[in-house]
Amino acid sequence: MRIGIVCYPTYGGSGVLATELGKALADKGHMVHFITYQQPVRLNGFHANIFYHEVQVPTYPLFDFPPYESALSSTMVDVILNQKLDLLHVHYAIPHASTAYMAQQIVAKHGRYIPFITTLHGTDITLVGKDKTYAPVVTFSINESDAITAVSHNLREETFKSFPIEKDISVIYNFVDTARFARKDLPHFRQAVAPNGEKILLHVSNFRKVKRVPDVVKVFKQVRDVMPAKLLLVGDGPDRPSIECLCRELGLCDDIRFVGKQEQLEDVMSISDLFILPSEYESFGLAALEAMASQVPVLSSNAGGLPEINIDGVTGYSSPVGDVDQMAAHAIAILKDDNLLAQLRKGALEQASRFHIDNIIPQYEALYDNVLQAALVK
Ligand code: GMT
Repeated sequence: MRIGIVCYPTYGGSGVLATELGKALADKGHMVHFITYQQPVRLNGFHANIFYHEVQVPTYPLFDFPPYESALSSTMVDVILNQKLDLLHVHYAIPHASTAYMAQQIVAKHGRYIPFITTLHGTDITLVGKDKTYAPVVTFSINESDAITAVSHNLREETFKSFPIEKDISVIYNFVDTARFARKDLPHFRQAVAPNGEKILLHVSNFRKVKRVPDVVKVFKQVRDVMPAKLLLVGDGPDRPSIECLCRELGLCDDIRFVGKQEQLEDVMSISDLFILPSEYESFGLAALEAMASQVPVLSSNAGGLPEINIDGVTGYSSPVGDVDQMAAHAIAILKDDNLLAQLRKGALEQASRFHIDNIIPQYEALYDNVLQAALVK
């Protein structure tokens, strides 16, 4: 198949997922065309079946807001017609579903029907999409999609609750390449981070309010009060300055490292003992799944789709949003008890294998086949 993938190229779950999906489809022989405004973060290296089309957004003094959506739709049209795409798969509803609809209408004038699939990722539904500024367009373009997928049952339910959706939504979970994230022994790296054998706690996110990173720091404070420990904060985003202030206020600067955005996440995960994701909402929690594949138990909130991934008492523990004391008590219990840690590590790895890339990619391929069959009669 010739597949066009549209996503946010930045450091974030939906873009990472879309890029890994494209790479996996290319490995299976499909021709994959990424259409984005910059090279997606995990799209590195040459692959014979992968093509990248950059969306250029020309500016003009009249434009206070350069019309990105028009540029994106026009680029989609160009790629659909010239690369003879069979379908488009857009990730994150805003604005990708409405731009895909526009492109679909334009290529129809050229006598082509191009189906498009919209994958809902989370905040496009639960936060931004609900805003009345966007809701009519989001509702319309989701309903116009040839197929809709959500990354968890929770997100599917949230979508039906928040929007008058007229079609079914298939749940296709996030996935992980368990070989890539298999835990490695990296003694020198571990020694550099925790020179005195301290336990290593890890958080990875885009440091937005929804992630509740201050809770991570507060949990860590309670842990470090009772045992030697280090915290690695991976990623970056708007809340970072206030989190740095909190670290200083709590006297934790020597034990917390902000390591920025990391491409070799699997190495960081390999040296970690516990992953913390206390989000206000999380449709799935891809980073938590990647941690589990690296045998790192997860402490998470029980918000959104997280309980579908992090099984309480099996792969880690989940707590009510904001219950820092309970999260800290769980963290201390795990880190003090090697048997419990080993048992949760085993549970985490087993759970990750259920979301193995080889189990999930065929679900997308089957959906593409269905959509193409249905398009034949349009
Ligand atoms: O987590 C973020 O804020 C980034 C966001 C995105 O769209 O890039 O991630 C969302 O999509 C991921 C991939 O499907 C999910 O694993 C994340 O749980 C989801 N984030 C939220 O729902 C907050």
